[in-house]
Amino acid sequence: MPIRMGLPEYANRVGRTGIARGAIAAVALAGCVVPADADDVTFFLNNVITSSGRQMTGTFVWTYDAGDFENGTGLFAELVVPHTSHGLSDLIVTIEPEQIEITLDGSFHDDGVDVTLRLTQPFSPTASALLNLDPAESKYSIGGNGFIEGHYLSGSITPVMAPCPADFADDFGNLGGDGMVSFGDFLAMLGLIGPCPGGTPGCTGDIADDFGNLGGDGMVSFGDFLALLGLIGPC
Ligand SMILES: [Ca+2]
Ligand SMILES: [Ca+2]
Repeated sequence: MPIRMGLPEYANRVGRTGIARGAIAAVALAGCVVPADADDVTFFLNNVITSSGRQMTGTFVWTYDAGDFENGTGLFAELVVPHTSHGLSDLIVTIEPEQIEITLDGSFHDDGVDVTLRLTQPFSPTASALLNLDPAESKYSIGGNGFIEGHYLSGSITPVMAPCPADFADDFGNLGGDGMVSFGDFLAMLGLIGPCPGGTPGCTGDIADDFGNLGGDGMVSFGDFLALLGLIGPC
């Protein structure tokens, strides 16, 4: 049996729904969006493997003025460099959008740290930057019991996932988040199935690994749909 609704009643209902949805979106966005004046992004050393088969780990915070990302400053919160016991307290770390330099504070006869991580493109708040794996670009020379020299087999500098990773489209599947994880995001993800550009993890739609665990793996695939389903609702 058809539902009969007078035009004023219909408009009223649509209006109220619209206002309610707007309010939800506004609340959700307040949780998603960061202040416009100063901003920071946390990055981590993602799968940085030395030619000796060890993993270098660390996270740093990049703080910048809005609209001036490349002139920000970076500070490591944690850092583990293989082949040395030296940590953040005595390492000198210089972070630039296209390279990270790590050296040892002071000069020692048989002890030293000289690490250069050069990137193929500047790191950004939304995408991973791959390590330049050319041994002449990204390399290390670390002393302790004799000097160990080498280069890197893999790695990238990856931004820590946005607070609402599954919201990257509006209700119609147009890219750009709207504060809700809903059908539109699902729709957009369908159009993004496949490898990320350059294989870089964390591209739009790549929010999880094959098993639905959060954290991109360089592919938009079944696991990302699985993760999205678990995140449906306001951000
Ligand atoms: Ca959305
Ligand atoms: Ca994925």
